[in-house]
Amino acid sequence: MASKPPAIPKIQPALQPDLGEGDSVVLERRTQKAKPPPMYQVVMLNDDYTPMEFVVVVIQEYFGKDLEAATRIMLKIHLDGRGVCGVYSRDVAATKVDQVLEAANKAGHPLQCISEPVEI
Ligand code: TYC
Repeated sequence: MASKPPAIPKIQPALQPDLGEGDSVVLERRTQKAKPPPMYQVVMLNDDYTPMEFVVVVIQEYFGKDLEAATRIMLKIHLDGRGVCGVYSRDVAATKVDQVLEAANKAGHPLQCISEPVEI
C-alpha cells in the first residue's frame, strides 16, 4: 500500500510591523561585546636563599611545567629578579600563590610569589 507523501509545512510569513510609508527602524549595533575577564599572571620573585632545586620542583609541581621549562623559568627569575610561572583566572592565580607560599613556608624558604593582572 502506498503511503501518503509527507505534509508540506505551511510557511509562516515573517511578522513585521506595518511601517507606514516613510517610517523606518534604526537598528543600533552595540559598540563593544562584553569583555573577557582579566587574566592574572603568577610571578615568582628571586631571593638569595631559596635553593634553585626547590624552585624548579615548585614550578613543576604547581605550574605543570616539565623539568626543562621549569629550569628555564627558575634561571630567568634568578637572573632578572622575577619571572612568570603561568597565567590563570584571578581565583586560580590566587590559589597558586597560596600553594607556593605554603610549600615554601613548610620547607623554611623565603620564596615569594605574587599574582598581577596581565597587561594588554
Ligand atoms: N637566587 C636563588 C639562589 O641563588 C635561586 C632562586 C631562583 C631563588 C628563583 C628564588 O624565585 C627564585 N639559590
